[in-house]
Amino acid sequence: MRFALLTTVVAIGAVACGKKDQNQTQAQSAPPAAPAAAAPAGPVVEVKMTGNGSTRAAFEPNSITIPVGATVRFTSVSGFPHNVAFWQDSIPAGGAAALNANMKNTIDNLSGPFLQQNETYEVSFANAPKGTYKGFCTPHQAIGMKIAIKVE
Ligand SMILES: [Cu+2]
Repeated sequence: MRFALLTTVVAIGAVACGKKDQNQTQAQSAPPAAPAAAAPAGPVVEVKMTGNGSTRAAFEPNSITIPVGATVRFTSVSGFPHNVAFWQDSIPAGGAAALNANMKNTIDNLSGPFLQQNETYEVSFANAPKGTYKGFCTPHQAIGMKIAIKVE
């Protein structure tokens, strides 16, 4: 058997003389215009979510009247986590379909996500039938954290 040892020495000279700074390859083009759905079309009504973390929790105010197409912006202020959920049998006929289309990141049927301090959650009442929508906060329903939203 012939055993050949081949030793190859490759002299590598000047592999890369000029090291370029890493260029950001992300396109610098302007972002597309925000979709229309991102901005509330109608008036925005503010509701605070408050509490002491144990015995007291509330929507403030806990009764509001809004026009069709308004957006209710819930802000978690104290005693969080809070969310807003609606009783399917305590909203106008057709209201569930409208809310399901408008509520983002739901955790259950007609239930918004839990909010920590200063987090907000917007519920648009676009296309919502007129009437009263009764809602609650899931963690604090037992201690009476409820809201009535009248759409007219
Ligand atoms: Cu709550």
